[in-house]
Amino acid sequence: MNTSTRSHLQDLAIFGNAPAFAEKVHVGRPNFGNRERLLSRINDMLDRNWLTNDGPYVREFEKRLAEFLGVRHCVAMCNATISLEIAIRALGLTGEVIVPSFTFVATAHSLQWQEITPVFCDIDPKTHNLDPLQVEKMITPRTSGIIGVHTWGRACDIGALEEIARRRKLELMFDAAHAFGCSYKGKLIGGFGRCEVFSFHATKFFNTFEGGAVLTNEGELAEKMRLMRNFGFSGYDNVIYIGTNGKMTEVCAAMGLTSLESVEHFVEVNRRNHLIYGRELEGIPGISLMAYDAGERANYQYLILEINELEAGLTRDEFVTVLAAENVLARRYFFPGCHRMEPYRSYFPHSALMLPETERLCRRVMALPTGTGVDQEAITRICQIIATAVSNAPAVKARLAESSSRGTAA
Ligand code: T4K
Repeated sequence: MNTSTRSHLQDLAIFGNAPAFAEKVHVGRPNFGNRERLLSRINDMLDRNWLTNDGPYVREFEKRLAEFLGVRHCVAMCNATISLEIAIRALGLTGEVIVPSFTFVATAHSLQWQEITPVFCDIDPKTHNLDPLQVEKMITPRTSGIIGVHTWGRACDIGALEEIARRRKLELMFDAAHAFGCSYKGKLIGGFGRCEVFSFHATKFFNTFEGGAVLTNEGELAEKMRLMRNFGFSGYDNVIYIGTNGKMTEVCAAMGLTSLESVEHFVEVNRRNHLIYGRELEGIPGISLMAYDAGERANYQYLILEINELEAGLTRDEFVTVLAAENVLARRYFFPGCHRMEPYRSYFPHSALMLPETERLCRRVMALPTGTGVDQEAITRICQIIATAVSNAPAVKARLAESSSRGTAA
């Protein structure tokens, strides 16, 4: 039997067929630049015997990033979570800070870690980003700032958030973890608000193994963050701020410099994959592929589907199970929402009432594999699984219910 065809109900792995993919297909498989260039950089690093602490690769990486993004200062760090923590502290945020709940939990944790309360605000269901009208409602006398998240790389309504921040005298910064290479009104993200934070984690389309950076046009702020990432040292023996260890290593910067040389290629592959998914999924009831604004630059790194259960006949979770049986590990980012994770669930047990759109989206969204590890044939096969499941939704649903009542994975 040809295990790769999934056009009939009985072809599906939940009915006992072999999985469509022999190996697991992941969301977030890393992209690599030129291996020889990376290894030669690592060799040079070893010859130099300089491994971390503001080394030459980190400096070069910061310079290249700032140039690429058109922002004055770049402070590279060990990851985006520490970058967020340092930026939050350097801006002097206190009390309460407004953030979306529909984000990776690091956005909220970077506040709570320093005993600042993340106040979860609802999103606009069309953009998946902070809804400025709701932001306004969440402001209290304790609010010191707003952190917008450019979810999936699609920019927040920056103009509206800037206007609120100005009028209500709040600090504004952005978690741009997803948004490297994306634009807002034609300008690359990186220079908006007081500062913006990027993630270069292995699962990001542009990675430094682990890594992050804060970009800002403010020299004093950049300098403060530079010291804070190195325990607050200003020269030997002289500590002038509370600080932490947020330094990027040389090997990470070497990876970053190498990734940067291929970044346009990674975007092109993601864009091509997005087009293929769009074509293959077209017309399947209840399945919508999240679009990127054709008038802006995008990195297309997240392949996001929204499932309308009534039209598709299956829930998002049922699709995740069907795909997992085929070795396709779709992800439920950012289920169940930060407000339903600890410690926030205990601190604010009723916050779901204020977050109807977040709640709805958390039940509907599914991320599918893309990036350089996924080719046209794999995408066609993944989409065929989805199409076959939808056209046979009642039987699929019954099969999944039967497996779950038997306590077996479908
Ligand atoms: N703000 C936002 C909005 C974020 O999305 C994130 C991170 C942050 C802040 C914080 O950034 P960092 O501090 O991480 O720089 C992943 C990533 O760990 C996380 O960086 C990312 N967002 C989030 C959206 O996704 P998980 O728990 O889903 O990742 P994980 O480890 O399950 O990896 C996903 C898949 O990727 C795996 O199934 C296998 C594959 N994989 C992963 C790694 C690490 C590989 O094939 N190779 C690898 O080396 O969180």
